[in-house]
Amino acid sequence: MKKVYTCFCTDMIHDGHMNIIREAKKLGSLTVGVLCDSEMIKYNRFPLKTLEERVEMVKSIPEVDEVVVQDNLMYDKVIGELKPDYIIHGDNWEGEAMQAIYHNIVDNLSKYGGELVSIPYTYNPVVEKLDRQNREKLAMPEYRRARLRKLLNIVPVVKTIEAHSGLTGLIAEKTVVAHDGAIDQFDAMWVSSLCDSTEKGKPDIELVDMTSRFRTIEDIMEVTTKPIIFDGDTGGLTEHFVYTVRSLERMGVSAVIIEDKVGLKKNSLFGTEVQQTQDSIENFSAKIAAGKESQLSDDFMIIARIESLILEQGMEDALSRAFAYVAAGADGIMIHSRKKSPDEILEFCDRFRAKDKETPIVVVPSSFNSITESELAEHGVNIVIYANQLLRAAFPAMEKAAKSILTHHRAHEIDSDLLSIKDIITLIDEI
Ligand code: SPV
Ligand code: MG
Repeated sequence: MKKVYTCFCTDMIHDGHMNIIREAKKLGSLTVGVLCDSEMIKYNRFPLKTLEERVEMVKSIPEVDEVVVQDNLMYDKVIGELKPDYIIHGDNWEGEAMQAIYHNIVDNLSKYGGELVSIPYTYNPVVEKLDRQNREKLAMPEYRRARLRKLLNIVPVVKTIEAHSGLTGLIAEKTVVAHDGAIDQFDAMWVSSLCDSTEKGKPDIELVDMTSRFRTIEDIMEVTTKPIIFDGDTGGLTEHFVYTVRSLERMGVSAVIIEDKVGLKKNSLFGTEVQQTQDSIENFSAKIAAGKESQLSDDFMIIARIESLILEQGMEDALSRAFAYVAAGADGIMIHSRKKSPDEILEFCDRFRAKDKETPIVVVPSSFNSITESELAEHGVNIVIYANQLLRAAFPAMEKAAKSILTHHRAHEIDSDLLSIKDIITLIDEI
């Protein structure tokens, strides 16, 4: 009896999967791998069913002889252990990620003469509709809102990229890379006050009002499914903050981060070059407590952002604020710095973690950008936010195009730097 293996990364079994299963079964005894949660997130999207439910779903298919959990998108381990004679896979091999998987399977099978069998991928209107319905579910407020807390339990670091429009939301949602034998994508989105304001040509001083900030969230939500962390600036007056919390929860935002400053807020990256005033521990703790009190769902998170290092108030001040804000009910702590070196951030994380093993730590490595996510995770960081890179990438590219057209009195010279006309008109999927 030949050994046959195929891996499923799905919440539902449709015609396409059954076709693969029937073809696989013709070749021998069939083992099906169910991809674990953390790898499913990198490959496809957030699972709607738990791993246990997905395993049960596959076990209930009569043609399946055995079910295993595949704990990596790449096949090295599973092929090494099972040594199947055949691996069966849909023939949808287009794109960077699928090509990386294809080569990984072929390389591993070639070590002992196993064979890859590609089955035409079924994508009929029924399958397509089911797929769209599942995606739609992920975008619903309750599903989306709850996912940040779930992610914190699944991945070592929640990789979060800023989005300030539908288009940047799509980049956050869809960008996938295959690199160094792994596939990766972002886990969540950050709606930055700096980027939201700059996109509107306004300074980052809480001038863009909440109604407009909510509009930006809506634009992003309409075309994405990933969870959103909202930059709530100072949170405003406590009497206003409680309403903001309710609105964000209702929209399906997963978390708001508010910073402990009062008066005219300026962007933290100015540091002490501009006048900025830190709130008292008592006032800010009361704001956090009022926010938590007003919140209706269990999944929404209020994260307290500490500006002590930005405002050069010292490590002891930062730490005592962190413990006070957690005691007031904060679901996470964001510690910020504008130093090039990550040293003060790492010292904060180590000292905070020595006393508090649970409360999630958030960092925004805009200045201290040489440190990697895994190095930060080793010091207890749970969420890394790339807070402004998409906007900063777009501006020089747009300015270069404008200057080239003005210089040459035509668009010919810049054209090769631009997205092709074909690509721009087909970039957005129609329903
Ligand atoms: C933002 O992105 O708006 C932030 C992070 O608040 S920072 O600009 O570094 O202050
Ligand atoms: Mg901000």
